[in-house]
Amino acid sequence: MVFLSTFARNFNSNWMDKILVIGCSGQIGSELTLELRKIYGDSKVIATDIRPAPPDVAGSGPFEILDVLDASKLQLILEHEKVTQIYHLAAILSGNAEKRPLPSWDINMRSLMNVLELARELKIRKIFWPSSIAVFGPTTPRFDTPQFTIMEPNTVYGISKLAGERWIEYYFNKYGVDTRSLRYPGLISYKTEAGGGTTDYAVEIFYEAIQHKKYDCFLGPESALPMMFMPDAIKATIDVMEADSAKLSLRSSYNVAGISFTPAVLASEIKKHIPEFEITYTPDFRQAIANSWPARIDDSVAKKDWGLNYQYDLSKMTTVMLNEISNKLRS
Ligand code: NAD
Ligand code: AKB
Repeated sequence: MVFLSTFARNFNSNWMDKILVIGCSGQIGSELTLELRKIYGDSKVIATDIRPAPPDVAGSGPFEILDVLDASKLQLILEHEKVTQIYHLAAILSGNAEKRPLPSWDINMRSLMNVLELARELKIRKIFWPSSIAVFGPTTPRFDTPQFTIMEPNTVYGISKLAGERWIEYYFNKYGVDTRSLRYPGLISYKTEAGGGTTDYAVEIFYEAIQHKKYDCFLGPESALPMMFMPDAIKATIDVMEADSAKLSLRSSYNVAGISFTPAVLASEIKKHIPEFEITYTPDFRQAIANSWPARIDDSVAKKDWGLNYQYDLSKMTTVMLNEISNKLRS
């Protein structure tokens, strides 16, 4: 099955494509880069980050150190490598951005403007840039948050993502740059640690449950948030990038719902595997961020336009997370 779907994708993809991943060392980039290399070929996917790449990323294809704020170096790579698609993943996430608002705003916005301007000038074929559920705010309806609704984010990260959505839509409408985007929920994965967000508890909890049988959560027990397991996020990302352009009814960013749960619900799912596991709660500054985000969002537009779908529910994801992290810690 996996072989057939990879084959189908290879068959459909443009063999001339050359892909640049910016932010390949992060939680998403470290997995997305490897998946793109399976589809397009190792040498066709150039991985970049401001810090070193994980060994499997650096060892399986081209890797360069790149500060995406350095527009000249970015231009050099794009021209020299004849890049046709960019996945721009570099950003400062919600928790870290609240600690350093202005530098975070600068990185999140200036990096995107560098990418968009060069994409326009060099006629790059497609751009992927992720948005987030952080675009919503305390005045947004919390349940089944519609694709189009009140958006008044009150975090630096959320404001930068909302501004980014407006800019990518603008570049599509004004200059024809083929921009594509998903509003990711909190992403859960076992390969690379999460990068300083509000949803990071849902990764940390697995490591602590396995190693110490207890976890002190920085969000309260009833903080429901939308989340998604990384394989589903990677598939959705590649699916929206490979979708027929004519099918995409919007160029801001698609709501992606995944699975919604609270820390208490995740803890009881883990307890099914580790009965002695105990969770305690000491909410910190991230509680206010979580309170301003939706509990569950409506992703019907993505399902209708390009067939968004998921393989993992809470129970399946928990089983895989516990097995994979246990194996990783053993080795
Ligand atoms: P991450 O923090 O794990 O990775 C980001 C990477 O960007 C890091 O490896 C970092 O070194 C790199 N980076 C930072 N500044 C850079 C610069 N100036 N030049 C080049 N590289 C730089 O983040 P992630 O979780 O992989 O997220 C990737 C993208 O997805 C971000 O735009 C984020 O906002 C978005 N997103 C993530 C989640 C999630 O739960 N992980 C949810 C919603 C949206
Ligand atoms: C964060 O918590 O900042 C990210 C996100 C939902 O954008 N995981």
